[in-house]
Amino acid sequence: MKPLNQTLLLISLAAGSWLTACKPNNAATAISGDAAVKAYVPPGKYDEFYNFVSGGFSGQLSVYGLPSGRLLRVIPVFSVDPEKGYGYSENTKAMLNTSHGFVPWDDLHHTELSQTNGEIDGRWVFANANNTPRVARIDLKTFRTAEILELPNSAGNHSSPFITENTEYVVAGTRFSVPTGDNQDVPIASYKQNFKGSLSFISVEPTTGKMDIAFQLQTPGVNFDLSHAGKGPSHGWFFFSCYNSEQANTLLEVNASQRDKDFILAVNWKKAEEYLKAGKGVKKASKYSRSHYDEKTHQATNEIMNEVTVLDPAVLKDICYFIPCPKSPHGCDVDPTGEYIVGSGKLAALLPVFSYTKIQKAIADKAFDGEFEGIPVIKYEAALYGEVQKPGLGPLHTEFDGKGNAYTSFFVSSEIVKWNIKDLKVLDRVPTYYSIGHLCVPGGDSRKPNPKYVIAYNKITKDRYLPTGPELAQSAQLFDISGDKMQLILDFPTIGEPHYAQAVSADLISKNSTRIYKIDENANPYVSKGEKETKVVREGNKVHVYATAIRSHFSPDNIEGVKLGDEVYFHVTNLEQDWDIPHGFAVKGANNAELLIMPGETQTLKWVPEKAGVYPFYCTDFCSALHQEMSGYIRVSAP
Ligand code: CUK
Ligand code: CUA
Repeated sequence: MKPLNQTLLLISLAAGSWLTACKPNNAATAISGDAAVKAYVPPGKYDEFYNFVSGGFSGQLSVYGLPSGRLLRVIPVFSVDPEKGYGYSENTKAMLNTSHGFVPWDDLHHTELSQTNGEIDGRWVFANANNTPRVARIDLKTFRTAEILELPNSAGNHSSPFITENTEYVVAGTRFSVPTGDNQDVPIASYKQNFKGSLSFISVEPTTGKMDIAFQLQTPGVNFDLSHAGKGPSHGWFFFSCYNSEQANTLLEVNASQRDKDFILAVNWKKAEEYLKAGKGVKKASKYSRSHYDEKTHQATNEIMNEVTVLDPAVLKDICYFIPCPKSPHGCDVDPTGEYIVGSGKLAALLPVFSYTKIQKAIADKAFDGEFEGIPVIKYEAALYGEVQKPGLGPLHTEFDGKGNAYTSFFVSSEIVKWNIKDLKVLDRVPTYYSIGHLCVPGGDSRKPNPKYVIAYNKITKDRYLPTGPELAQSAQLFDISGDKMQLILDFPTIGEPHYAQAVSADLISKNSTRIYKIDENANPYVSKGEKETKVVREGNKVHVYATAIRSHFSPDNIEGVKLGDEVYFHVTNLEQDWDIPHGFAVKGANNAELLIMPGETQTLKWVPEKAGVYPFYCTDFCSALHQEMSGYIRVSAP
């Protein structure tokens, strides 16, 4: 057995025994004193923070209140959601269209709130799709997915959707390099010659938020993992961790974890912008799609685009620089001052902290150790500020408190470690239950963290909750960090698998939250602005039912004249103008889902009846004392 395999084995064995060794006898050993009071939000009172938590392979995003851990909302992004009709209604289907057709699932790992001057501004939250590479923008006025942009020349969109400090760009980096030539049907073993990575810089229009691929950087075929933008002095730079610098086409440890160091890639995106302006980009035929949900027409549209502009950093020498980083780096985090960049080698027994100032000096002095695939490699010592020695096992991610401290998650030793950036000394450590992945301090990757809590998002739940069969809800844990020592105050279950999450002061979002859609502003082509406007219109074999819903009836509620072979479109407008009064709509036998229609909105359900007969329909959302009466019949006759 190769030495490396032994190391890995030891690490995994250590993880196993650690779990049993340090397991508390009961919850009381892990939680103490005034913890319950600190997490207590009295009934009827609001939480202090919103917590936006990625839903992993559920394709959704969930929203919790902190410190209570109350689940406030599940937002469907890359997956259909029958509760809200998302992906089922005619209005929303186009959101999930891609160049591969309708893709109603994905793996959502990271959430990133929009920023102005390096501070969270509460306008949008971005989310990535790993599998069919996409980036979504969710509007925090409505808590709905407003836009989804597909990424060409990309696979495994993991290093995403991290942003620059004025939301100039959202970036997206490939986890899987792929063949990018015209002929993509090449032997897998030709990885080194034919496979390339890409970094997409997605521009965000400042007022509307509309996303577009400004340019892509074509990179060597490595695996990009995570990234963060520079800030303050390092604004204009972006830092990406990458592994598999061996460029192996099979990621067995012996192949892909051989080298002592992989890389962090430092990207000068301001320079890239200059080259773009100077016409140094190459137009490349690339098919991808963009979906947008319009708040006035209440409809999604989808367009297919055919071209991106690509810059090649191996030709344009001063855009990209590799910095060696020990052993399969994962997290790549920039502190609030913008000076320090923390790399987390999953298999390393130390944490390297790089200095932006030293990186600049190394570039000016050409302190290089040759090139990797045409890109200069800065000498490790020339970029290094220092190393945190023996911090824990399996470092993954780091967040900051804005008071000079960093909080790093350790998957293998299952703990959060607090350390000081200046002197690189460990200050405190707390166990997590169990095997933490990401962690979050409110604003913890921005210029202005709110150092009140750190939340752990754990990979393994084991004995923390009542058994629910073979699988348990994944667990988040809330720690108070206002004192010198971290204190566990709450466990709460999450939706799907949580990876990255962000939290923000509630008042930044709650005051702008949409209460209703104004019915006068409803520009849906099938709207009925009052019961007098309702009607049934036949167009060939399509039957359009223009309907309204208001407490507690539908209009029309008896529909006849539909023939077998017809396609029926129920266009239901909710006439309510009160906050939190949606109506639902479902018809017997419909093989998709329901509609859930917000006040002032129009939504459309398509239904193709398969037999003659009379079919009831009804409101699915308990809306008034006469909700059970809110129903009707549609008759389908033989042709
Ligand atoms: S990854 Cu999940 S624990 Cu996809 Cu951000 Cu590190
Ligand atoms: Cu409308 Cu129930």
